[in-house]
Amino acid sequence: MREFSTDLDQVGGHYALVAARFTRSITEQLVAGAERALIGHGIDADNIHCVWVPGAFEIPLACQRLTQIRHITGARYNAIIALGAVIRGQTPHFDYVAGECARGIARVSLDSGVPVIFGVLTTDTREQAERRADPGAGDKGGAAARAALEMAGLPIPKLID
Ligand code: INI
Repeated sequence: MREFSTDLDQVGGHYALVAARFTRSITEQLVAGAERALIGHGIDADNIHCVWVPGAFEIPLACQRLTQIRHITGARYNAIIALGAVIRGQTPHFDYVAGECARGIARVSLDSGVPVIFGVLTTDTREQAERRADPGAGDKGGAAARAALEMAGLPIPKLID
């Protein structure tokens, strides 16, 4: 068997973060972790763009638009990273917001062929979300960025007869 995996330091490219403002202080931590990880793997800070949206429910539409645009340079985003938190409250709102966000992200990714990474925390409490988002603790933003690089550089072998 031959195995194929991505060297995260060799991927390069352009990345978009889509950040949900509803949980602003938590999302800022996710953004900081993601930015640090991308730069740590050699991505130019100028090639990392962050777009804020009202809440997790709006993330999929922003991701869809970002898969469609091209920069002046002609480049497209190599991957998009959705960041935010949906915290379970006393209402069924949690299930609608978290469910539609996850479904929408998966749909945009499969429809476009662009990796769209689900870096949206779904937790019972705010404290859990804060711990997972903290770049010095759970660092889920960093983990989402590494997943983006891995998928952007996915080494699918070419079959040549
Ligand atoms: N948006 C979030 O990002 N996180 C939440 O926890 C949340 N809750 O709990 O309601 C939330 N709601 C707002 C939603 O994402 C939309 O912005 C809003 O419904 C307008 O469409």
